[in-house]
Amino acid sequence: MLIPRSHPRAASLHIREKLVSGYRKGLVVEEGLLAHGRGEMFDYLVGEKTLKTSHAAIKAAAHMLLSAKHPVISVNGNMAALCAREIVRLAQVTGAEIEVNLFYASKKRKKAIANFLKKNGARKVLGFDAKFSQKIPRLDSARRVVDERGMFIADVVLVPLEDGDRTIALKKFGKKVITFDLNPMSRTAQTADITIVDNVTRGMELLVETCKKMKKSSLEKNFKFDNKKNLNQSILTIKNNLGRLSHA
Ligand code: PTJ
Repeated sequence: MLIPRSHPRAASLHIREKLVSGYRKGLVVEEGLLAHGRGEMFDYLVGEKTLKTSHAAIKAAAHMLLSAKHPVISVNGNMAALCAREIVRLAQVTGAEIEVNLFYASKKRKKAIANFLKKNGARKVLGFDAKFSQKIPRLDSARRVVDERGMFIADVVLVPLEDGDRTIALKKFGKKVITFDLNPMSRTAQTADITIVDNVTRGMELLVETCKKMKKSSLEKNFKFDNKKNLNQSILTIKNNLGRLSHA
């Protein structure tokens, strides 16, 4: 279906189409469509725009990625369908590895996602060669299987649209975790070191641009970021938006 740019919901309808197209290509699972619905609901509540607090989190994330020795971008089905090009650009600008890591794991889907990322410019994609498989302790889901050249040795991992268990397990395993989650109250959002409460389709673009501007060579030494405080501010914004709607 062709959606005119003037349509009041053009942006969110285009995002939906990208996800459905990813589903038809075998990148996204049915559950991923449901997860997107949860995201859409929170996107309404933040006003379908990047919050001031999210800009602050993006700056902190750029600083953490550029300071990392071995950063990794973890990619699931939804992320690949929505942000393939931005994932590749972010990997280029930060020197991060790209690793496919799925909750509903299958060899076929991992391969399809890796090929899709390669079509979008990725030179190397980790996470689907059993020869390099390692396990993250204290995690039951298929997401515990990681690549020994990637997530296993990473110091910083970007894990967008995540489930809480894995964020907790990664943290216990000594990793710094950055996440994108439109729900500032989710376990992932509350557990990560840096939570970007924004739609990945907006936030990833901004993260790439911020990393480009923030050069590796001239990083601020005493950069400070309080994730809890920032999250509380995001929750307050949602509360105020709801209040405004109920008084309208
Ligand atoms: O591809 P797989 O097999 O690894 O499966 C991935 C899914 C997405 C199905 C899995 O990770 C999942 O079930 O995720 P959850 O537990 O539903 O969590 C997704 C979180 O991401 C929720 O808090 C949503 O609000 C949020 N979310 C969904 N879409 C977006 C989003 N946040 C930012 N941008 C979005 N576009």
